[in-house]
Amino acid sequence: MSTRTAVITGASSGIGAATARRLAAEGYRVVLTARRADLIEALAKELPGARAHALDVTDRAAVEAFAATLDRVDVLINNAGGAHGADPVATADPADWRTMYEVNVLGVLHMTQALLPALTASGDGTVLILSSTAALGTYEGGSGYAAAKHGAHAVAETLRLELCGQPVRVIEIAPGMVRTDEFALTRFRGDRAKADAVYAGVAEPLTAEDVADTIGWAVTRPPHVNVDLLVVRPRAQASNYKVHREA
Ligand code: 8X3
Repeated sequence: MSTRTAVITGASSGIGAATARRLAAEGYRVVLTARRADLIEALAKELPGARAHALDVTDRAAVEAFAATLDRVDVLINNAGGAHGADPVATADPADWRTMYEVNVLGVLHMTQALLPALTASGDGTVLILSSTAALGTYEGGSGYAAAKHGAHAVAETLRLELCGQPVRVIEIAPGMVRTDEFALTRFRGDRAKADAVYAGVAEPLTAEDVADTIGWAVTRPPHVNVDLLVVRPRAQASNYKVHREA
C-alpha cells in the first residue's frame, strides 16, 4: 500500500507550511502547493517524500491539471486564503472583495471538486477547510473578509451534508488571532505599523504551529470521528472584539 497522501494549499508560509511539517511528521506524504514555487520547493526538500507543485487555486484549469498528476489523495487541506483590506463597507474596494472571494471560496471549490473523486476512492478521505472566526461573526472593517470566510463556512456545512454516507469527512477549523509573518501584512498592503498594531500588547497570539497542531489532531482522529467545526483562539482573545492587551 502506498503512503497516505495529504495535499496542502498555501503551503509556502504560515499555517500551510506549519501544517505540511506537522502532517509529514505524522507520516503523511505531503504535496505542497502554493503560487511561490521557490518556497514550497525549499520546504519539500526538508520533508521526506514530499513534493511541491506551483499552483494558484483560483486557476481552475491549473487545479485540474494538478489533480491529474496525483495517484492517491487521502487528505485535502484547503488552507490558501487571506484578507485584503480592512475598509468599511461604505468605502471598500470591490477588487479586494473579488480577490478574497476568489481565493477563500472559489479556491476551495476548485480544489475540492478536482480532488473529491480521489478522496472518495481512498475509502477514508478528509476535506479540511481552514476558515476563521470571521466565518462565524464579523467586526468593523472585516466585512469583505468575513463575507468570504462565511462563504467558506457555507461550503463546509453544505459539503458535509452532501457527502453524508460517503467515506469522506469534512472538517472546518476556525482560528481567531494567529500571528504569522504575512496575514496582517497582506491585509494592510505591506504597512508594517498597521500589521503590528493588530497584535500590540497581546501576550501570546496563536502561532502557525498552534493551528497546525489542531489540524494534525483533527486529521488523525479515527475515520468515524468527524470534527465538524473547531474554533481556536488565544487565551487573550475571548471574541472577535474582546482582546486583552497589556499596556
Ligand atoms: C483571522 C481572524 O480576526 O483577523 O482569520 O478576522 S481575524
